[in-house]
Amino acid sequence: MSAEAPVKLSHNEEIKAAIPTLAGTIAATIADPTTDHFSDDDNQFLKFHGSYQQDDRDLRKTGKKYIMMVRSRVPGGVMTAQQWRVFDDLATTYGNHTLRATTRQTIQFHGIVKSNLRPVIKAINDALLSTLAACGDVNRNVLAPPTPAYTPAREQILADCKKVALALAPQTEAYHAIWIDGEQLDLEKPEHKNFVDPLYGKTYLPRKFKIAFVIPPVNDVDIFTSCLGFIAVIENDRLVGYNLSVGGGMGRSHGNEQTYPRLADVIGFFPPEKVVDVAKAVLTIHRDFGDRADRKHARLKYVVAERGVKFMQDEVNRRAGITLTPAKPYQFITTSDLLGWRKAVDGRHFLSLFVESGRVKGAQKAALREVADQFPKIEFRLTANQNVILANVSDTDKAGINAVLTAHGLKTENQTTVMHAAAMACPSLPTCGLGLAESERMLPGFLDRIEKLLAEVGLAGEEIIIRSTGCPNGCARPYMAEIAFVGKAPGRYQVWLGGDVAGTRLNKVWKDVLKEADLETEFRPVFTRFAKERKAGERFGDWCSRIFLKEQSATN
Ligand code: SRM
Ligand code: SF4
Repeated sequence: MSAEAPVKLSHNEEIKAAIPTLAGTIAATIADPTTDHFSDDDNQFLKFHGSYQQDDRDLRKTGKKYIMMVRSRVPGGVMTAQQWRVFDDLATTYGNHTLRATTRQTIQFHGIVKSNLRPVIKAINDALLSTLAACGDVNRNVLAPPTPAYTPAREQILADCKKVALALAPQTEAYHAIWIDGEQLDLEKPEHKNFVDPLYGKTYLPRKFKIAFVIPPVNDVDIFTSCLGFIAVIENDRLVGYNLSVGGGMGRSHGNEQTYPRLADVIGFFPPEKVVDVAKAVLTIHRDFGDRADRKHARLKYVVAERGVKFMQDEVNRRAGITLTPAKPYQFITTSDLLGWRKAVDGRHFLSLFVESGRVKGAQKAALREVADQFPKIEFRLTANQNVILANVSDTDKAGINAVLTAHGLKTENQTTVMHAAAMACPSLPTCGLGLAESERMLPGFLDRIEKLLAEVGLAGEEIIIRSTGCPNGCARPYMAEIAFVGKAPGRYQVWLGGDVAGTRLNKVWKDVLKEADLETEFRPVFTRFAKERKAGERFGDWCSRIFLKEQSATN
């Protein structure tokens, strides 16, 4: 621990220390038919098991209806067709008939009542995936590039992603006991009472921890927003090592200047065989130096911001037994997925399907289910842009998949407009307890209005990366977007402008409050100027950053 003056630990620290297996009284509450929800403390433990207690906010007026969100852990976003079938069944049988493809390559289920929680989590485990550590103060799902188009080295990077995910998984027996065996751990037994996780210790991390792998020039995981990033350096299609990035993160709170989005720093290069040691080194730096008193200030990004790059380099070198060398040159050019049918580097085909705001439902859900039934050898890959890729498709399967999708009315080419394709929205209402304004349900309509406005000023078909979140926590990584709508109150959004297409620049606040009804009046003059003043081919975010935001800050 750091040598600073003693501080009052947050309540979460106290409960982790009291029950380091993270068992709480979850199993007992599940077995209790007289209650439909968990206590506040159990709700904190539940997160480590991959579930959040929520209530349907649309129904609040008629009384609180408790529902659980379950988040799976899917390293690199790779699922078999059989796993997709299981997930599809679970969403239909126990959830709200939708699958949510998240911004971190996992699937979330919404609307699960307490009595169905165990069947869902057990079925996910039976399908050889897990929910352990999908949430909580631990390492979360590890991201890896999902698109098989660029280099065969992707397979090595995916293997490293899985290796790191496994090495950083918590070791508590409570998860197996509760969800697989259906039993409460006997917390009086010394091995449970005195349990200490070999990597995390008794109190785990001060806060969540996020890792991503990326292959330049495609930044399809928004690498600089992760606590820890492995930027692959590839020569002649061979992985020669990783540039290491540390200290990225999006979360902030309105009106609290001490919290802010931050881009990670690239602090050096190391050889690939050290990837697990380096992951453990960075994670334990967070464990040992993160703020355990104030959860709003507890992410690794604040350790990096306050202690500096040299501190991180020295600690990583010491803990991982390496010597970081200067980072190798790299460049990012895009954050997008390649929508439509493409050829993979191994000659097979893959199809990237656009999923509006990450919500797989209706005809799309039915079509994907049928594809999984009929083509058991293909892979389903989740992208960090909330899309789904059907991969490892043979020539013959390609025609069959097209037939299934067409029968359900789905398109494989020109699936949507460039504006919708580039956008992301977090769930917010009605499930997220932290949402201050609509997001997923609002954004598609906003995009249509913006497209209309752009057409009016002669910019029809312009691609602008637009992201929305219902609060400032940043789940759809809004602070990287060219335009971001960040919820403040019902129908009111803070607007941020100026991110770039490669995911290398944070945007800045333009309007503290924009009323939903004022979208056109506020944006019309800005788009009109952009149309007149942009350089040839210049993107909206780049123009905002080069001219517009500078003028704004000069006049403020
Ligand atoms: Fe998130 C909390 C949804 C990616 C930053 N996030 C939440 C919760 C669990 C709300 C809560 O604590 O009660 C949301 C559940 C809503 C619901 O109804 O499902 C939620 N976060 C999501 C997902 C589903 C958004 C999506 O559109 O896909 C993403 C699930 C990822 C996954 O599969 O693991 C999701 N969250 C992110 C990201 C993006 C990323 O990781 O690339 C971020 C910003 C990056 C970062 O961590 O800095 C993010 N979520 C947060 C925060 C702010 C953390 C902070 O540093 O302050 C919270 C609030 C918190 O932890 O207290 C949060
Ligand atoms: Fe909820 Fe806020 Fe995350 Fe949206 S950004 S899902 S409103 S926590």
